[in-house]
Amino acid sequence: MKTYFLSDAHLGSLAFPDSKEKERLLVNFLDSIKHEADALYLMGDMFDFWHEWSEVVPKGYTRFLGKLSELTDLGIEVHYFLGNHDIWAYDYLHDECGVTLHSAPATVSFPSATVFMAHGDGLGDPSATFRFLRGVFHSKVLQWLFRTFIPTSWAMRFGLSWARHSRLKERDESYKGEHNEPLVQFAKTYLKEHPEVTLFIFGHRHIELDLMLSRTARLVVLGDCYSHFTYGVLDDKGFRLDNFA
Ligand SMILES: [Mn+2]
Repeated sequence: MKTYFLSDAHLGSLAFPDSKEKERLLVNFLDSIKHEADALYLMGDMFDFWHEWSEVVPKGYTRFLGKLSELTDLGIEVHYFLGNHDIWAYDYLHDECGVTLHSAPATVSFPSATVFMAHGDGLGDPSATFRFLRGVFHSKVLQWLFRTFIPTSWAMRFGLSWARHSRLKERDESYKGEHNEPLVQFAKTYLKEHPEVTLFIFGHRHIELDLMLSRTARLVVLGDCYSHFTYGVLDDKGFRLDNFA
């Protein structure tokens, strides 16, 4: 049986004119693995901006959400690690789609690897601005204020424009090299205290990276589901990266 890893679909992004087409490609891929997957890990930022209220969720993504529900109905475990564009997912994905949400990194042991996994935002990143914003976005009080006092249409418009703005600002998504990639630095430090980890899996950077950190540990950045169309798969033989489109 196989475990699949995907990240960063940024569904609904105003930066893509063909968002619906990208969603279809992703959904077709998920459909193609449903008879061989025993678990699916979505490593964050599957939505360009997700925000939910107690009775309301964003319009759109129905094929994707329906496919996740179908997978969990079939008994496939679906895990969702919150990224920095979908921090504001509360209980809908769990209650409606059967997805297990994770708001922190996790280490999971598989027969062929011990995997440390996280979306990756903030790890090894010394930027004070980034840390401050992350604190604001994760603040329970501010989340409550936003949910309660900002009209839903304003909130969604604001969120989608913010997401597009951050996409355009972070245009440079090329690999910065081992010494300048915060996730590589983070993993190397983490490994010293946790030598049992044999595989680090991250999203967030939108690059495809497969790097040996030591004789026993490997680091993978999954790429994305809107231009690289990459995924990771782990089975009893090991881990590999591949493309679905
Ligand atoms: Mn991200």
